[in-house]
Order: sequence, then structure tokens, then C-alpha cells
Amino acid sequence: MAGEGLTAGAVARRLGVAVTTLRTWHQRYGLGPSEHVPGHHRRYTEQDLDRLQVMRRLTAQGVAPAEAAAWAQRFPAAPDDIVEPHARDGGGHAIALGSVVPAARGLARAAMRLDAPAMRDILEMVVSQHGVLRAWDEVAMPVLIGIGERYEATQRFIEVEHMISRTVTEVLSSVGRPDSSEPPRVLMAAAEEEQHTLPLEALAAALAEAGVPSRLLGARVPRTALADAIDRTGPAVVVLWSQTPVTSDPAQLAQVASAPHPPMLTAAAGPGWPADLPDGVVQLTSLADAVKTVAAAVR
Ligand code: B12
Repeated sequence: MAGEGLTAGAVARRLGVAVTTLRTWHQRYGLGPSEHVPGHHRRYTEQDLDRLQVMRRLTAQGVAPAEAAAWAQRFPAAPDDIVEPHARDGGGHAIALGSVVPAARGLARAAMRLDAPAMRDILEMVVSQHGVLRAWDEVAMPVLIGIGERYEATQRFIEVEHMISRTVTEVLSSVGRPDSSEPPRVLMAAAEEEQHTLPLEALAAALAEAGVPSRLLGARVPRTALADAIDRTGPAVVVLWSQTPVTSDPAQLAQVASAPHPPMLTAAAGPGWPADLPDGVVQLTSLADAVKTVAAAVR
């Protein structure tokens, strides 16, 4: 990296701030250049730049500089595509993330530390700045998938999976629900014996952001209970989630689609469902697709 670092002028141009502002951030908050090339001024590394980008973004949004600097110090981007929260443990405690945004790296690190407040801070910040869709697609989802892969490879880190699941649930359920006098016309449930619910929680929160209220029954909904709920609430849309083939019985979907008063839209969501679905059932493939399709069906 020696010799490749950026000058203060170059960093100021990239960030769109004055060089004097950079100096102030350095002197007051310690966000200075860390690379030292003998005989030259100190240079900014890519990591310094990541920290400064966090600082610039937060201050532009009105966060007090001292608080923004604390954030920037705490959640800079990692230098490579592996998150190593416990280097002392001799490695192995890592979530491979590929190319992701810095908040996802911060979330993965916090998850491995079982640091729920930090996980919540990160997720809340991304939700409030960018909305549920991006918070899910760019931050929560890659980390969840990474943790799943880690579990598969090691049969470990179930505690991490539980802790992050709980935190994601808390943040998604704190997203404001639409103030509606109309009863929700969207009903969501996990398939029989299906314990995975986070994607439906993300859908409920993203729909809420779009002004669409919904009911989420939760995990492992027996088909009789789902039929009763449909009977009692007469939803226009029913979304059934299956994460794995083990929990995906297309007959459960067929039963919904052929109820005495069937919903206008019966949707199969999740990677568990087979490609060949019962007549009249629509497959949803992503959170964005689901928000668009469901919102269009109830409007
Ligand atoms: C969190 C988690 C749990 C939590 C769930 C908590 C909760 N409240 O939901 C708990 C601890 C309960 C759990 C339990 C189990 N889990 Co689990 N779990 C996960 C984990 C890490 C994330 C689940 C999730 O939210 N996925 C959703 C997103 C993040 O991932 P995705 O589905 O791959 O996303 C794709 C699509 O679904 C789509 N998409 C993403 N979001 C959305 C949203 C909408 C609305 C739509 C339409 C599409 C969509 O886009 C993505 C790219 O195509 C996954 C890892 C993974 N890859 O999913 C394992 C994973 C699903 N679990 C797994 C396993 C094995 C289990 C258990 C059997 C473990 C056990 N031995 O008991 C049990 C399942 C019991 C059951 N019957 O359901 C395996 C499944 C392997 C398989 N294919 O069969 C996985 C893949 C981990 C792994 N790699 O081994 N799990």
C-alpha cells in the first residue's frame, strides 16, 4: 500500500468536502491519514477513506460530528472480503461475504461478537436511511446467507444465527405500520413445519413502508389454521413461505387457491417451493418482486 495512499486533496475531492474540513476531522476526531511514507505527508488509505465516507454521510444527514465520528471509527469497511471478529482465536470464526456494503460487514462482525445493540444500531440506521428493501437485500440478507454457509460448513454458530434472527425481527417489527382503518387484506404465513419467517417479516415491513397493512401469522402454520384464518379474514392476497423442500407441500398452496372464497392472489414465496406450482399460484422470487406484486394486487 505504501506510495498508493491518497493525499488530503484527493480525498477531499472524492468526498466533496474542503481540505480544512478533513483537517478538523483529523484533529478533533482522530479520523486522519494512517499511512506514513518517510519524507512525505501522511497518506490516506482505503480504510481511512471508508471511515471518512461514513463521517461525511452521517454529518450530511445532521448527525452531530462527534457521534458520526464514533460511528465511523466503530464501523469502517473491512479491508478484505472476510470478516474476522476474533483474530485471537486463530481464525475460523469468519463469515465469507463477497462484495458487500460496509454496513453488512459491520453487521457480520457484530453478529459474530453476539453484540445485539451494535447489530440493531446498524440495521436501524440502514432502514431509516435507505428503507427496508435495501436494508434486507444489501445488509441483512448477505449476512444471513453467509452465516448459513458457515453453519453448513462447520455445524457451528447456531448462537449467531439465533441472535441475528432475533435482532432482525426486532428491527423489522419496529418499522411503523400504516395507520389504517381498513382491515389488512394481505395474509402471510410460513408453511406447515416451516420455522423460517424473516423474509416474511421483511415483506410485512416493506409493505408497511409502502402503506400496505398486512397480517403475519408466523412460523409453522398448520393448513387447518391457515384455512380458518382465510375464512375469518377474507384476504385478497395470501403469501406462503417455504425455505426448504422439506416444508413445501404444493397441496397446501392448492388448498388456499381453491378455498370456498379464494384470495385474488395466492403466492408461493421462498426457495423451498418447486418450479411446478398448482394452477393459479404465483411464484414470488425476491423481496422487491413481492412488494410490487402484492401491493398491485390490493390497490
Ligand atoms: C436464520 C435461519 C434460521 C433460523 C430462522 C429464524 C427465523 N425467525 O426465520 C432458525 C434458527 C429457526 C433456523 C432453523 C433451521 N434451519 Co435455518 N437458516 C437460517 C438462515 C441463516 C437465514 C434464513 C433466511 O431468513 N433466509 C432468507 C434469505 C436471507 O436467504 P435465501 O432464502 O437464500 O434468499 C434467496 C431467496 O429466498 C430470495 N429472497 C430473499 N429474501 C426474500 C424475500 C421474499 C419476500 C421473497 C419472495 C424472496 C426472497 O432471494 C435470495 C436469493 O435467491 C438460512 C441461510 C439461508 N441461506 O437462507 C439457514 C438455512 C435456511 N437453515 C437451514 C437449516 C438446515 C435449518 C434447520 C433444519 C436446522 C436444524 N438442524 O434444525 C432448521 C429448520 C427447521 C424448519 N423445519 O424450518 C439450511 C437449509 C438447507 C436446505 N436447503 O435444506 C440453511 C440454508 C443454512 C445452511 N446453509 O445450511 N434457521
